[in-house]
This record gives sequence, structure tokens and C-alpha cells, in this order.
Amino acid sequence: MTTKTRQPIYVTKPFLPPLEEYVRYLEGIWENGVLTHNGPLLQRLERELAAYLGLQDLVCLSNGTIALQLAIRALKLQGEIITTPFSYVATAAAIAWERCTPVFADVDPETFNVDPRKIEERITPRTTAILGVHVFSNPCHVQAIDAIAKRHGLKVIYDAAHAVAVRTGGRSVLEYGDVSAVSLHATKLLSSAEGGGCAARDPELLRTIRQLRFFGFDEAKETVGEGMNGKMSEISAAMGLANLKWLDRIIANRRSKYGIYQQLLAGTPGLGFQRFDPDAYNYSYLPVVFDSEERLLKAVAALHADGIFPRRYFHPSLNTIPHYRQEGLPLSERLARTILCLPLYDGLPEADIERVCAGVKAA
Ligand code: T4K
Repeated sequence: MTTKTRQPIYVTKPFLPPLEEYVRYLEGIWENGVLTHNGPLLQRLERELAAYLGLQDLVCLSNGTIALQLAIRALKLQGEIITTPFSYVATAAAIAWERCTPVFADVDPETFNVDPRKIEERITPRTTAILGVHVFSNPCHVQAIDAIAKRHGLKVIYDAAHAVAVRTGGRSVLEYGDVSAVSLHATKLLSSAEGGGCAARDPELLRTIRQLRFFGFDEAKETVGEGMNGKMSEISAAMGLANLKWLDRIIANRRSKYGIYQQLLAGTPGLGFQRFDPDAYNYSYLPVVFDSEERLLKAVAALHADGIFPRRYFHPSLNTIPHYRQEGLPLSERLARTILCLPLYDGLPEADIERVCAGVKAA
């Protein structure tokens, strides 16, 4: 008798372009010997990605965390920045690393995004900005946040780590706020292995971010100001370019797998999905919410026993981390305890989706 070993199913699996397509970019690097420092592939990725997203310009960086930090630097923020406690730890870390204080406002438990009404309650004389996160690519309530920012003279940054290729209100979600920061990490929809970027409508801000990412040098390297190293290498830019060509297909594929999950899990008692506009979403994650943490843990145990590894994005709620401790955020705390991201990636077979759903339902 033969026993077939089943491959583990992880929460995600990076999309990899056909190897020969990536190698073609590498051959160019081998010919010109340029590995980094504003090389031709970086410039091409910035051009092609901006065009794909319908933006005038965009700056590519070493990762999404640096993108947030450089956005904070370029806007010269100090004091308190109001943000969401329901995010990856990088959001709060970027604020704190830039010597500002993250102040958390509670979330809308259906959209998972920061609730604009709660933002207003947290404003103090020390507040300088709002940093919203488009959680799992679901756009924040950008009009409401914009109105609050205008009323109180605040800057707006969006952590769009998940939200590449999302459009809302007839334009890219990256066009809202003063600066949007994306991640091009291996686990993201569009990957350059490690990478990130900043979008902004003000070309002067983008020029500042370009300078900040390169030790403070201007493009001609004639003057040097404040800066550090936030550069993306040519090796990463090559991966970004090779993947960009496939992005429409990646999104369509994930959307259809998301639909299969919805069908299979529809009507499961005590289980809910994120509320979003299907046309303003990129299907990069598959979050489900249980009616209790106990039930979530049962589902996780059942899935682990079957070699399936979902992830608790985002657990714990950031305000419960000792470093960032703040009280009065019950909705985020509950959401963080009861949410689970199920496997979703290009190439995930339907039979595996059925296995995942069976494990979830068993709980
Ligand atoms: N803001 C938000 C809202 C974010 O979610 C993030 C990052 C950031 C800002 C910061 O952006 P970056 O500075 O990272 O560009 C992942 C990612 O590291 C992180 O980018 C992401 N958010 C976060 C939500 O998730 P982990 O700890 O889950 O990664 P890991 O290594 O456990 O990978 C998950 C699964 O993916 C593994 O089970 C297997 C698979 N995998 C992963 C990698 C890295 C692969 O098959 N191949 C791989 O190379 O953090």
C-alpha cells in the first residue's frame, strides 16, 4: 500500500513568474553590471507600475515599512498620529520608529477599517496626522477621513500595504491622502520579493522621498541633505516587473477562488466575511470572522491536523502589545481575537479549498 504525502497548505504562496521571463531581466543586469542605485529596471518598474495604476509617478523602495517611515519623514510629522489598532505591527512600529506616538482609534467591525467617528474623538492639540490602513485592500472611508483632516489641519497617510491595484471613486486608492505606502513583499499581491513604494499627488513630496531613500542625495548627487538607505535593488525591480505582467491574471484568479470559498462557507453558523465593494478589492487575503475565539482555535486545530496553516492576521490588537498599550478599543480587540485568514493564492487547487472549508465547518 502506498501512502501519498500531502503537501502542507500555507496561508499564501508567492506568485512566481515563468523563470525564463525573470531570467531575461537578469540577463540585462549581467550585461550592464548595474545592481542598484536608481538603475534602469528600478526606473522602468516605477514607470510601468505608475502607468498600470493610473498614477503620474510612484517611488519604489526597499519595503513597505520604510515606505511608511519615509512618508512620515517627508511630511515632517511630529507628535501624535492617529491610526488603527487592527493592522500588522509594522504600522505602529513605523510611527514609533519615526519618534511619533501612535494613538489608536477603534475600528468598524464590518469593514475592519478605522472608524472615522472614533478618529475625531482621539484628536488632541498634539495630533499631526491620520494614518489609515486599507485593511486586506478594503479602502478606508477616504472622504470622511479627508473631511476630518481638513477640519483639523492634519496630514493623511494611507498604509496601502495590501491595496496595490485597488480603485475607488474612479481612481486609484493610492491617490487619496497626502502619501500612500504600498508593500511589494513576497506575500503580497504584487511581489518584488522585498519591496515597497510611495505614491503622492504632490511631485515635490515624491522628490523628497526619492532623496530620503538615497542618503539625502539629489538626483545629480550634487547636494546632500537628510536621508538614509531605502533603495530597491535591480534584482527586486526585475521580480516586480516580471510579476507586473501577470497582475490582472493574479487578481482574477484570486477573485474566483474567493467566490468558491464564499459559496462553500455560505450559511455556516457563526462565521462572517469582511464587508467590501467587490470592485474595490484585490482579493489578496481571505479573512473570516468566528463568533468566538474558542471556535476559531478549534478550527485552527482541525486545520493544523490536516496540514493546513491559516494565519491570525492581525492578532493581537496592537493596543494590547505592552509597547503600545492603550485602553478603550473593544471592537479591535474582539476582531483580532476572532479573525482568521484562510489560504488564498494563485495555484491553490479547488480540492484544497474544499478541505480548508471542511476544517472550518467542523469547528
Ligand atoms: N502595513 C501592513 C498593513 C502590512 O500588512 C505590512 C506587512 C506592512 C505594513 C509592512 O510591509 P513590509 O515592510 O513587510 O513590506 C507577512 C509579511 O512579512 C508582511 O509583509 C505582511 N505585512 C504581513 C501581514 O505578513 P508573516 O510573518 O506572515 O510571513 P511568513 O514568513 O510567515 O509567511 C506567510 C506564509 O507565506 C508562510 O506560511 C509561507 C509563505 N511564504 C512566505 C514567504 C516570505 C512563502 O511561501 N515564501 C516566502 O518567501 O509576515
